[in-house]
Amino acid sequence: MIQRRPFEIYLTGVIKSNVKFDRETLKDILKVTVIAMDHGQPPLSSECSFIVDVIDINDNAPQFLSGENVPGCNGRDEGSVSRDSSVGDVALNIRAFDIDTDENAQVVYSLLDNPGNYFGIMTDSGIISVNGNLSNAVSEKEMKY
Ligand SMILES: [Ca+2]
Ligand SMILES: [Ca+2]
Repeated sequence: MIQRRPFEIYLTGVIKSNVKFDRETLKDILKVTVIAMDHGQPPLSSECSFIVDVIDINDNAPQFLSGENVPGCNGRDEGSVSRDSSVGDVALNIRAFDIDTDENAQVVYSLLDNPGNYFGIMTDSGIISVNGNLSNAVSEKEMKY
C-alpha cells in the first residue's frame, strides 16, 4: 500500500497538507522539517522545523456510558424509583462522554420526554432526581424514565 506523505512543499515554499487529519486518531505530534538548499558547489543548506497543531472540530456526538451503576440510555435501559420517594431524591445519574475537546466536548443534559414532570435533571451532572410527588403518578408506565 502506498502511503501519502502528509505534507507537500511547492517551489514557492508553500506547504500544503496531502491528507485529512483527525485530531482524535492522531497519535504523534506533527513536526515538519524543511530544508533549503542552493545549487552552488558544494551545495549549502539550512533547515527549519515547525509543529503543526491539528485543531479540533466537533465531529463526535456525546456517547452515553453504561455500567453497573450507570445504566446506559440507549432506548432499552430503564430505571425505577420507589413510589414513596421524596422530592429531591436521586433516581439515577446518567453520564455521557465526548471525545472532542474544549467546548466541543462539553455536555449538558436535559430531559426530552418527562411525562407528568415527575423528574428533574441537573444540566451539568446528569443527576436525575424526583421533582414531584410520585404517589400522584397515574400509572407505572409514567414512572419509567
Ligand atoms: Ca473532533
Ligand atoms: Ca462533540
